[in-house]
Amino acid sequence: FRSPLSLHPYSDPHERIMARALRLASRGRHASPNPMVGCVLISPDGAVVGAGFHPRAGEPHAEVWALRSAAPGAARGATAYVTLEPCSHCGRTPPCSLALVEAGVSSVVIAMLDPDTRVSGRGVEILRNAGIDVTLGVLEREARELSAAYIKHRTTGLPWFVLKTAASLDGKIATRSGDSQWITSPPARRAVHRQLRDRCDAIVTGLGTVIADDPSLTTRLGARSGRNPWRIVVDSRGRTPLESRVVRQASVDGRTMIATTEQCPSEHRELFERAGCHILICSQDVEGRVSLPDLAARLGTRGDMIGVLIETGGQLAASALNSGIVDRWTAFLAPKVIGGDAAPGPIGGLGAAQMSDAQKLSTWKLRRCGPDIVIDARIW
Ligand code: AOF
Ligand code: ZN
Repeated sequence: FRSPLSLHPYSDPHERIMARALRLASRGRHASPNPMVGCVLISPDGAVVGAGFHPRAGEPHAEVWALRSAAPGAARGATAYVTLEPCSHCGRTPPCSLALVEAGVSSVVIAMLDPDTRVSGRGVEILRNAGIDVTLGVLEREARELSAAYIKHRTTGLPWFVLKTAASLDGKIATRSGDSQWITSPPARRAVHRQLRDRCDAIVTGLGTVIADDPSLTTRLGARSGRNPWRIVVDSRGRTPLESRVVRQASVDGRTMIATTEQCPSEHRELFERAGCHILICSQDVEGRVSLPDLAARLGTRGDMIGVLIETGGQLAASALNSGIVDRWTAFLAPKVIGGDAAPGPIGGLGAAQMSDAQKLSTWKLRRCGPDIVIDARIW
């Protein structure tokens, strides 16, 4: 969910301007279920004459904001840099490719094609048919990273799942008595709120975590954010306490969901619903737990859950990893030692018997957050 762009010194002028469009795009962090898109208009003499990004689903697209920001006639003969292929469909707004044609731009530089089946290639076709020079694939890798969740959802129908864990340097997520507050530093915890929770559509946790930590799973950004992600409790038998923060928060914003199975007694369902929670009945795995692939499919079908964060204990985290739903693991490591054979780690369950059975990940980013380090790994 985080903008992948540091201030990279791009030597190629196309790339430099596209990097600017991508930075703009990343300001649309609440655009979900729509993609984050940025657009920069450059006049033939190289001046920026317009710029915009897509702020939210339902609002005009990036190209429209960029064209509106330009002085009358200034887009004529300009080059538009767009991080995603301009759309060709009449959705909530008229097609952007036509808007660019009508504004008289002479060329369009695009980072990546739109995987949305209503567009994919048709936007480029409209532009080329109008005699506009189209360049494709500038900073495509960066654009794909920025839009990873959108691409996955549009191509597979499934949400993009990020597993977030926080552990001490010796790999513990709590002491032997279960105390876990706090392992990571205040800057790391703020980063979780700003960069992970505030950018996702839902946060998944397990019943065990609700009972042990009673987390609120809100973003705590107040008015700056304006919305909380959905809170989803994986609870196969419907035993989430009614007095827990996640359930009580349901009466405030109506965004709590209990992901359960047929094992949840109907009286419990009624109590949850009366408290304002949504109930999602999922199929069960062989052990009678919520089937995570089924949960993923159901969340994907809704259409409003594109990026989902998993913040939970070792059992559910292990199931999530093993079930194959996780796309990325963001692991915070704090320079502390908890120690003890009985203190749990981030991934529970049986684990691998042999090193050759260990799951191999590709680390793709390493950064510091206050005294802590953060490793982003891609799960293939
Ligand atoms: C663009 N520029 O800034 C965005 C695009 O519901 P709608 O009408 O907003 O349509 C959403 C679809 O439009 C989305 O799936 C994607 O194909 C495209 N998004 N396209 O040219 C933009 N946000
Ligand atoms: Zn559009």
